[in-house]
This record gives sequence, structure tokens and C-alpha cells, in this order.
Amino acid sequence: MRVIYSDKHHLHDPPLEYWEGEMLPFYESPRRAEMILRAVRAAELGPIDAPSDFGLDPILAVHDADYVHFLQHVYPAWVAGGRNPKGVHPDTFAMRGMVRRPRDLALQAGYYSHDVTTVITAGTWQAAYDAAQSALTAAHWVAKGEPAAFAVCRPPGHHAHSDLSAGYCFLNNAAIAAHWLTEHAVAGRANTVALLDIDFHHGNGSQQIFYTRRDVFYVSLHADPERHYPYFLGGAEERGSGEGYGYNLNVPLPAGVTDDAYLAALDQACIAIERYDPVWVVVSLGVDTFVGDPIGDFALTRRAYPRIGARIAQLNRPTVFIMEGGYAIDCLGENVACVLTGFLARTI
Ligand code: OKP
Ligand code: ZN
Repeated sequence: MRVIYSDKHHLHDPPLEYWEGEMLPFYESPRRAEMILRAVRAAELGPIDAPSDFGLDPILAVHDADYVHFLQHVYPAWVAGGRNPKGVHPDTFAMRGMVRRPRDLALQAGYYSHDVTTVITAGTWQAAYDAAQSALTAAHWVAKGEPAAFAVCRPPGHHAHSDLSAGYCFLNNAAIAAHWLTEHAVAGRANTVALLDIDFHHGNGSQQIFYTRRDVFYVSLHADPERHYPYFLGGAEERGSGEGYGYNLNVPLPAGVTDDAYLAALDQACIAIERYDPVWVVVSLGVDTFVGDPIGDFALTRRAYPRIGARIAQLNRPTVFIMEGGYAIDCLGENVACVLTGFLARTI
């Protein structure tokens, strides 16, 4: 399995995040990717390389050009306006019917973000850009015939909409990789990519990006949004629209889900993917489903992760793994490596 990792994720390192009236250390920290890299190296999954550069076009194929421009240029505009250089922190958010976008880039912060976790610092764009390029590099490897590739993306991506940052995410790495694969599809094949999201949280951004399309089937297992972020999307009744109707599958799960219950739900999701019969599988890989995760409320043990990887391998398609969440820092690397070694045991 090819592994893609860029050191530039270190450039995105906001010191604090807002939570219930307090400022806490930023959960989505550079140590996460360091821990994953270390475990993946120890597991000897395969060669670990820096991403290639595919430029902006594959990003602009998924994201709004003005939103991308905002991400690239807002930080200096924010600081030039005399604001706090620790990071871009909007205090007001554009909501239903609020269509006016201010000309000042700094004031666009609340127009282009869904919540307070998407703090933009001086290096955020470079880190997010390299995470997207890592996902694209992984997609290229499988398009060229590799059975699997893993992109250690940080910041993560699955909450980012076409024109909104959300939940620690700026560019939707998995969506960028999935869309790129659809442009390299076998001619005449309508069902191209299954995007399987096993992060604890619903991937609201991935759902939004592919909601009206049938060439990417979005399937997500996640905490019921009645209980957990992102709250406003992720219900089972959201099934896609127009041509995409029937090609969005949400499986909300209760608190305390055990290994066996999770594997049973994953089996159902995989059966739906087998019925769809995609050319490629893209996995939004989060391990915040772990019992020890400080944000999640599932009860998966370490032993679940090789089983998850093995079930994904049974889909028997070229597979791109894209890193998303997981915040139990001490177990994070090992849980991720367990999914990937579990996958490899079935394909070697
Ligand atoms: C990103 B990914 C915790 C706040 C959590 C945002 C969750 C984003 C999760 N203090 N709110 O899906 O792991
Ligand atoms: Zn998550």
C-alpha cells in the first residue's frame, strides 16, 4: 500500500478552540498526524512519500472559486485589519436567507464557515492544500493500478462543503479524490466511486458535494445527528436528490455502539456498495469511533479496527483511504494502522 504524507500539516496549528464558553487546546493537532505516521511506519505498510502537485484545478472541480480565494488570502487581510494574529475567528455566521457577502475578505470569515472550529492561521492554506494533494496522489496511485493507497491528510476534509469550512475541515480531501476518479472512469460506467465514510461524525460536506450525483455513492456510518455534530445533516431520510436520489445512504448509530453492532452496520453498508458495484472505493477513515475518544461516544475497541479493514477489503476494489478524525492521541496511530493491516491481510 502506498502511503502519502506531507510535513506541511504542521503549518496548521491553531493554539485554542472555543468550547462551551472556554478556550481549550485545539483537538485537531499536528501530533495526530505524527502519531499516525509513526504507527504506519512501524507497521511497514509500504513506501511513504510526499504528495505530488496536481495544482488547483482538481480542487476547483469540487470547491467554489471565491471560497478557495478566501482560504488563500484571508489571513493577511485579517491581520492587516488590525485583528488578532493568532487566527481568523469569525464571530458572526451567515445563516438562512443572509445572502450578502462583504467585500472585505476578513469579514467573509463568517460567510464561509459553518462553526468555530475552522480557525485559519498563517499556514492553514498550505497545510490544507498539501492534504488535498496527498488525497489526489493516493487516487492517482490506485488509478494507475495500485490496489490501495493511504493519504495521511491533515487538516481533515469530510465536513467541508463546496463553499463552507466546517468541523476542522477546509478542503474536502476525500471528495476531491473521489471526483478526480470520476473523471478517469471507465467509459460508459455510471457507477464510479463509493465514498464510504467511517468517521464517527457524519460527513456533511461530502454529502452536500455529491447529493445530486449518482456517479459517487456516499455511504456514512455515524453518530445520530440528534446527538452529535454536525446536527443539521446526517439523517437516514436524506437519500439524495434528482439524479442522485438513492445514492446517499446515512446510517445514524446510537451511543455506546459495540464492535459487533458496528461491524453488522458496516456489513449492511458494504452490501449496499456491492449492489452499487463501483469501480473504486474511497474511504473517509476516522477512528473517533474508539471507546477512548474524547469527542465520540461509541465503544469500539482496538480489536474492531482490523475487522473493519478486512470487511472493506472484501469489497475487492482499488481503495483510497483518506484520513479524517480520531482524537484519542495515544491510541490513534495504532487504531489507524490496525484498519490498514486488517485490509492488507485480505488482499495480499
Ligand atoms: C471532525 B471530524 C469538540 C468540538 C467538536 C466539531 C467536531 C468536528 C469533528 N470540542 N465539534 O469529523 O473528526
Ligand atoms: Zn470525526
